[in-house]
Amino acid sequence: MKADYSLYLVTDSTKAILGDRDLVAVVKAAVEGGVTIVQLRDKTRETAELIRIAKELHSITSAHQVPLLINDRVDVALAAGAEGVHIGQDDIDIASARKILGPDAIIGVTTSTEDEAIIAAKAGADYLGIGTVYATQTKENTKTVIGTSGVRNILSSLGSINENVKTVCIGGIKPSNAQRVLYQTATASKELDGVAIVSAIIGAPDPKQAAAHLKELISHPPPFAASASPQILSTRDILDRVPAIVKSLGEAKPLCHNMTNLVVQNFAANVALAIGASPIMSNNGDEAADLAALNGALVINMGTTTADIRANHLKALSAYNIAGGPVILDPVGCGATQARREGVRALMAGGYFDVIKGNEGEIKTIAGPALVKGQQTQQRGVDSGTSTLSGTEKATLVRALAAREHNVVLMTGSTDYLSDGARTVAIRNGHAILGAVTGTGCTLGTTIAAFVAVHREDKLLAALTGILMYEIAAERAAERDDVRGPGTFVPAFLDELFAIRGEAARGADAWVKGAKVEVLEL
Ligand code: 3NM
Repeated sequence: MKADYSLYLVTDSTKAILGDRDLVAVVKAAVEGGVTIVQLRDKTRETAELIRIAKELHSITSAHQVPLLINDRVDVALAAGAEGVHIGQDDIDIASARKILGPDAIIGVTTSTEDEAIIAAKAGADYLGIGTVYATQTKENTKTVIGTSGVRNILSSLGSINENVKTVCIGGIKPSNAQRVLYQTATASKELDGVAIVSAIIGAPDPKQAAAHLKELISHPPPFAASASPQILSTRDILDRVPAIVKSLGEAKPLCHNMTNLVVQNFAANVALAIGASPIMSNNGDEAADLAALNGALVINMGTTTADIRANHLKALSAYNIAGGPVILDPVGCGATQARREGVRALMAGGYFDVIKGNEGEIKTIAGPALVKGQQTQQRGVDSGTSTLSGTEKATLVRALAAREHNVVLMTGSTDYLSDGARTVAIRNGHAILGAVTGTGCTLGTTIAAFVAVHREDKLLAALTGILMYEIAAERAAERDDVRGPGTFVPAFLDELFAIRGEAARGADAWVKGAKVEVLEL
């Protein structure tokens, strides 16, 4: 039987998940709903009982051409005539299982590291169950939570060896993240063949409907997916296209939803107004679904965050992800304290960010040790701290993080680096006086959000447009005779943002000639 791994159901008969329901009835409903492969996983039942259940399940699955696999128990698989087994790292070895079950049996193996995956693939596993993706109550003693980045690393390792092994990922997969997991791992050199799920189907009130819903979700890209592969940009293209995007923002007046810190509320709202967006400063997660329906973008800024605020951020993130509205993460000071490091991990696990914008210290924290080899990621306060990376290292890190997250990443600094994983640019605009005014980093996040709202088809170009408008306005303001320091700079800066917006509306594009953008070949 040829296996389709796309929606892989793993059973669980515990009270916490199955409840008082009959497992066979639940699996029948799930198969009718569209699961494509089933694994019977039961760590406690006696052998005879397990064989009886396996036979009952097999009569259902085989009627739908759905393979049935048995967790760990080669004997039960043989007795029930199941199509194969799924084995853990501490169970029977692949060669022995193959010898007993024969060449046509499906043999899958649990793997949580690149080494385990390569060993299992070379030993002849038909597929790998890669996990644990997200924390789950379902399996005790899961070794490590590896996130989508861990899954992607394993897929990339597998892509580098010549084995035709299939892959599914497992752990905490549910309707709210299934599409994102597939999307964020799709930039690896090997793609997932499916998602493996326990509680989101077995524990669902209506397992048939839950399976059908998941099947529908995984057969489409998520609402926030980039619509097409953007073209490579030349500096000339950029300068030609930026003014029209500034003009379109003024015409569209997109909603710019800020969940930002206590320090910058007023300044961020004024910057949004000056560029032509419509700001709303709402930290209430309960109203995010209504706001997400208004076709704008959301900035999540964790500058003065707490557990309560984070819960609101996660609600809003989910609402915008469902609506396909762009979300910008400004992970202010995310490497400074343990609470912030945990906070940013929870946000990254909780949803998709179209753009991540941070200083060198923040971007290093998010990238983590796998991408920032041998570098200290402890931050002092919300400042970036001393730079330890060369320009090329910054550009390479930004590109690698964007490829890993399948989004756009900006590292700010005297030179800004911006990448979508395929295209990377350096921007050398801005002015040192921005560093003397609080919130100028945060309000750049607000600006980028507004631009991504109106130019979703190319989020990198949208972010770049926001950066150029913002930084050229800062240069113009700083050079004015009436600006004598940070106090007089702020109103002049708002005026220059407003002026550029007016120039773009009139088609007066000379302002963009000040852009210092370099498209990098890495
Ligand atoms: N294996 P749920 S996690 C059976 O990491 C299993 O190998 C895992 O359950 C692994 O879909 C897991 O309810 C349980 O989160 C997954």
